[in-house]
Amino acid sequence: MDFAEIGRFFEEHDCYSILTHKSPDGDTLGAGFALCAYLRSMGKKANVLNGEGFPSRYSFMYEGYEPQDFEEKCVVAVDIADTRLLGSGLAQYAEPGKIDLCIDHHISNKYYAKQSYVDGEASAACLILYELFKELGRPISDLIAKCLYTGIATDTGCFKYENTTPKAHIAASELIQYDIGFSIINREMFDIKSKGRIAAEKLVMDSMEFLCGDKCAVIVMTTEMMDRCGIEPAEFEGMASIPLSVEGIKIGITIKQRHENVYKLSVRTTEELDASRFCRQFGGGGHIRAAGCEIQGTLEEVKDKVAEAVMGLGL
Ligand SMILES: [Mn+2]
Repeated sequence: MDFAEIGRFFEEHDCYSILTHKSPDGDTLGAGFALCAYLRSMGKKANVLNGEGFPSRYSFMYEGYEPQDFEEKCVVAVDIADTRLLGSGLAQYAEPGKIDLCIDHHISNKYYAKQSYVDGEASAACLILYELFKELGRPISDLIAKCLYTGIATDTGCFKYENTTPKAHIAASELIQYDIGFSIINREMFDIKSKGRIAAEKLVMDSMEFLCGDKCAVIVMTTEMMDRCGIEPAEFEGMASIPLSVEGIKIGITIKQRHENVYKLSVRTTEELDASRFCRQFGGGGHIRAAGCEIQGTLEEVKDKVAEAVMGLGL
């Protein structure tokens, strides 16, 4: 499909359900609410769906949003590579033939929809939508601009990750000309943490140990630590990047307790090391800079296995 064909698709259909992925992030929700507002501005009926509801930290995207009452006739998925990511709340859409259109930027997209627009080079689903809306020519509201900017900013780690392209910066430079309060968005998305999260980070920092002449840093999160901070498991996301923030560290390892004697390892590396290969020796895998695996045993046993494997890297 090209943009003109998507434009015709929007004209020809009505009564849209827009699906967003489980554990929703700024990109899937930004794309969902931006597309919903855009379709409504065309006089179409549209709602945004998520299997778990919309997290309050993204409430600025759905302020004033009211679900419309209609019989669904068209289903569009945004930022969803695989129907497994719909989660149990939207499982009814996972059956073949239920989703009419998918707009996504994951190269791993499974092409589960009847029609798909997938651009693996795009930094965010919101970037695809921005370029699409620009080409279709209908005015973009401040709310749409706010949603799209948030998706691009969050998926690029505030324009820091390697997936940040000139196109992402060009889109951002145009979107901040709308009344979106981008500095407030970025503060809320990247700087603000709950008190519980800060308490958890403090415990995690205290657990940090160094190996191999300070080239490897290991942090630990036990279920007891998580309970003590009284925060949701989702609020523990992103801790795995902490070890690599220490100067000189080439491999950062996060040992997170799943159950008694079951630990999940998240491994992050700099240019010199392959995180995926490191995890493969424990039956795991992933990407070259970020990978994971599971190890069984007591915490001390797991730490010993990790230390041995790190020694084997010859750092
Ligand atoms: Mn995305």
